[in-house]
Amino acid sequence: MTLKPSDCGAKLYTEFPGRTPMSQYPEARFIKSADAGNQFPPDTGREVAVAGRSNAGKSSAINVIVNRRQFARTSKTPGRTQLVNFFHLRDDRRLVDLPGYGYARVAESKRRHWGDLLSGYFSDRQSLRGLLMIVDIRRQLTDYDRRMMAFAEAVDVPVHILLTKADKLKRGQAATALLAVKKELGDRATVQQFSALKKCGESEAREMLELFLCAQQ
Ligand SMILES: Nc1nc2c(ncn2[C@@H]2O[C@H](COP(=O)(O)OP(=O)(O)O)[C@@H](O)[C@H]2O)c(=O)[nH]1
Ligand SMILES: [Mg+2]
Repeated sequence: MTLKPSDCGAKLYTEFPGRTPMSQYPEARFIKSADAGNQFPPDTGREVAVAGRSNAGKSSAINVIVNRRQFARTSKTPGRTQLVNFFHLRDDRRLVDLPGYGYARVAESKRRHWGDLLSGYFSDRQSLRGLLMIVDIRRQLTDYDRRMMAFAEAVDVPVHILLTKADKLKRGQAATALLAVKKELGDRATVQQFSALKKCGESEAREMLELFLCAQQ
């Protein structure tokens, strides 16, 4: 399932008057980390999950979208990377930083725990409204990304993909990479280029976040 900005009846939060241009989310703050479903904050309001393979650029993308330097730093501290990190954005709207796969080999028991934690999150979380997937534009989709998409599709949660580190490719190469992912996924997800370094694709990414957060379902 995909959503387009035109599907959004409400005006984008970023267009609301009276908000400081310094941060689109002036009230944004870390809520908690969770290692099990019973540690998740109350399942009320709406939230958007952000997933990405370790080192894909997830923390950097979150910082740019929320427009706060070091905002997602908590997820970088060792140990936290395997946890589900919840951030408050505003009035019962949250951003959820999902654990990524690391490069290091992970013990089978940990891998199973990770799978159970993630599948439980996707299947039970009523407030989940969308999934933002952070994918290194040079690597294209990995098994991690395909698994995340499968979790989201199983519960009809729309997926938007940020092909990040677009600054690492020439314009033509980046356009080809974008087309390749679009061709592979068709209607299954919306896709855009992104660069945390150059802040390119920032407003489009924020629009999709807001679209998910305002969706009625
Ligand atoms: N050139 C470039 N580097 C990036 C970009 N986004 C992240 N990085 C770098 O990629 C590395 C991993 O980024 P990080 O956000 O920590 O990834 P995470 O593990 O997915 O949270 C860091 O060295 C970042 O500086 C980007 O858009 N362009
Ligand atoms: Mg990170």
